[in-house]
Amino acid sequence: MDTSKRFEKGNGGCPSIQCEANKEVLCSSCAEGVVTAAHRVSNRDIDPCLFGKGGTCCKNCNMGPCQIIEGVDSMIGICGADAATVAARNFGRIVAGGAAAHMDHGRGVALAFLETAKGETPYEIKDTIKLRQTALRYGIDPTDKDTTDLAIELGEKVVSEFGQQEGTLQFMKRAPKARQELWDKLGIWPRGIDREVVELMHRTHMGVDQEPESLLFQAARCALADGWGASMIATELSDIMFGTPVPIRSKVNIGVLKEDEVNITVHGHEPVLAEALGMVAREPEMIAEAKKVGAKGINLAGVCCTGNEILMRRGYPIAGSFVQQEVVLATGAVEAMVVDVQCIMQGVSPVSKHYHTELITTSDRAKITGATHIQFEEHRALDVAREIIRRAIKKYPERGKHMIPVHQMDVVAGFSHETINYILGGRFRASYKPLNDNIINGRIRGVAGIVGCDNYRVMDEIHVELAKELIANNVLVLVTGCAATGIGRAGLLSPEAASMAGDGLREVLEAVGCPPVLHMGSCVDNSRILIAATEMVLTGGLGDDLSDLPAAGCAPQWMSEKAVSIGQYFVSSGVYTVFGPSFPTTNCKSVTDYCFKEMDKIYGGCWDLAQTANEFANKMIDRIDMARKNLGLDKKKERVLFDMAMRRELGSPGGGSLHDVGCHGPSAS
Ligand code: NFS
Repeated sequence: MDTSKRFEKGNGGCPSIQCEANKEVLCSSCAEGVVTAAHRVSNRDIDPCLFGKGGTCCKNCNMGPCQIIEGVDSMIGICGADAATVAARNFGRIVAGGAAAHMDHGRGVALAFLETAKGETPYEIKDTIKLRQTALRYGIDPTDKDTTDLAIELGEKVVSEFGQQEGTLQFMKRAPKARQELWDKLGIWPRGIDREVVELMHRTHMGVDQEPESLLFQAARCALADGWGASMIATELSDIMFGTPVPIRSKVNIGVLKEDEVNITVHGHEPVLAEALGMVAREPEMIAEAKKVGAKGINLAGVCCTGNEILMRRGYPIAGSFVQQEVVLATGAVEAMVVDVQCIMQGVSPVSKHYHTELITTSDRAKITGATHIQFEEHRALDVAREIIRRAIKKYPERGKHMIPVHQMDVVAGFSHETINYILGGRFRASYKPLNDNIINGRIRGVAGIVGCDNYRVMDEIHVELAKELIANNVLVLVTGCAATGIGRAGLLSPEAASMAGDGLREVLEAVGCPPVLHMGSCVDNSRILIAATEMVLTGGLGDDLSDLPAAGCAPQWMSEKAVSIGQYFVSSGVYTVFGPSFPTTNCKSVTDYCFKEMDKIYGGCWDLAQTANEFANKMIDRIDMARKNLGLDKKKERVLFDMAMRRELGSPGGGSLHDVGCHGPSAS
């Protein structure tokens, strides 16, 4: 079944994708003539190519492109490549692309960390406890070393892991013993971060690796170098520099833009520039400059994962998720959109031209035609930030017709692994034991991760429906990325939403005042989920390995290659992982079976595919129940079955319909 739905065709359609705020903006007269992804997806006359979508179009050499049909002799590649080789090769290239993005991001953070350690940036080493813990993990004895020397030594070691040719990655050794032994047995330890991407690109070149299992093995090794390598490095070093997140209140949705302030949105993925903008936006001189042009202040708001980074650590609001990036501009109320890297649609450039908005690129890796480029460099971070903010201030008097919707929702974010340890473990003895105990006694059925993108091919908020169904069934939900933003828009990231949880989970949440859905950060912060899951294993009572835990993960609206790399590192770490609305190998049964079944035998975790929220929930809860049974924890818990009437009835934490929950949240004060 294809769940992609189409909007009304042509100009008259006001796309209402995934949120009422989007519809309100795009239907307003100030968005007239603006074309967004919502319009483009509805105006396309050709459905996605089935060969491409299912993984059996090969364009790795110039004898093709060859469209392959599994089992049809006349429809193999000119070189003789069959569907399995091509599907595995294409899958590998998706993983390589996604992993490379996280790796380059991680390298950027590591280099900025080293510069910071040497005193060459305006940032500082904020979390010295985490610095010491991380140094120990890298085999550095922190005794008698001052913060500067220790940070320099750590920074150098971390940076060297990117170009390393032999050995392994230090953070991999955080995994449970049993998992490390399995990786040993499989010979799958990544040797260096960059090396695994290069090797995967080599193996998938025409005429190299042609055995599907061998290709998928390297894809798994490359993904591990992302999750337990680059992504974990990005998260941990960002925490040390900018502070490890603690629970923090904020708002999400387009309504966080302000009528009477200079609105600057930061979009992309890296925290370094956004942190500098945050520091400068509060400077009295900058605020005075904004006042001179008639604004009351400077309003910094995030889009995509840069948004999640500064939400987690600073409490800055998020104006929009991936599907909202053009819509945020179509309010006509944004003076500058500042972008760094990843998930930035080219479409933001023409949309910005409809208004006074200046689109500013800041990374030489990511330039966009029509944008102003101001190169960001860490050593002059504050000067660059001031230049950007001054440009935005200058634009404020030019703001013309605009429309800021009222929609915004209260959220609590900031659930790092350390915070979960502290909150669920109690004030005096931080530990995962109470969480484990509540899983063992059945109050909490298990833990589920909902991660990844939102996507213009999926009109409904599957994330939201799924999260509701999981918590009603006593499953604690962890979220990251744009899934977190969508779930936040629906009001599920507030402690009040605990009222929507099943009895057992609610009891636990109310005791600690915790939301039923915990926002753990950006997509590189999925590494926090790996660490939290590892802690659960180490705490005891739930098996010896990650694959024993009553846990499951999913990305129901995935869009980017990064999501596939994330999915593969979870699978290779032993986690059952469901993707939707499609999976990139489905034109080849043997490769799909390998991913959905064989990988389970190899890694104790595998891929699966679902489309509706209900289907996702059923599959994930079944898996959680299976793990409970294997652990001998299968005391029967009544299963809450959801039907449409129940979904409608299950309103917002404060009451009201589902529709209200999505976008008619309380206004910011
Ligand atoms: Ni993850 Fe974040 Fe969003 Fe998807 Fe893009 S912003 S890194 S890739 S779309 S969640």
